[in-house]
Amino acid sequence: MERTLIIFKPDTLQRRLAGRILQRFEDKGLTVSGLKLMQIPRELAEEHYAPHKGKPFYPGLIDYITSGPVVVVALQGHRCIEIARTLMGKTFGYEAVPGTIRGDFGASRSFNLVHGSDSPESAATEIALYFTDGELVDYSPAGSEWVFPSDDT
Ligand code: IDP
Ligand code: MG
Repeated sequence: MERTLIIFKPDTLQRRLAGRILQRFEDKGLTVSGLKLMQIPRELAEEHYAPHKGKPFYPGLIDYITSGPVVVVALQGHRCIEIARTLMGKTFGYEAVPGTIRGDFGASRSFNLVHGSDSPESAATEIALYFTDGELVDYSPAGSEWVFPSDDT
């Protein structure tokens, strides 16, 4: 089963939106297979955002993501990487369409509430940065067949 790494960024916690944003992913049918509250150490943030190193917004991004507590979530489900990105909406809140998380709650370029892995490769790398194998639980909630039918071609 595919997995993706979601982070509720510091603005989500400061604005007390964690419950409502988690609900979006659960409502869609994705399964929580790992979840924790933490404050991201600077070195970990730099490793996570290494692909953005050198870009003008990089220093601000590291300051932002380390500025307060975050919730990191490993979500599981067929096509969950794509589904989560669609639920999140475009990167900048003012461009994201209403109905998406960033479109409903965000108005900023940098403070955009959520991170979501953008490919199977980044999902695998990012999940390993934030979770040990023992912190992830593989299970299939009752009713999963009604969300992800096995003959869903
Ligand atoms: P994504 O989060 O939609 O995948 P990325 O391009 O990977 O977007 O950028 C990572 C994060 O860096 C964004 O979520 C946002 O917080 C921040 N960011 C990206 N571009 C800008 C910018 O032009 N100004 C300020 N912050 C930015
Ligand atoms: Mg990205």
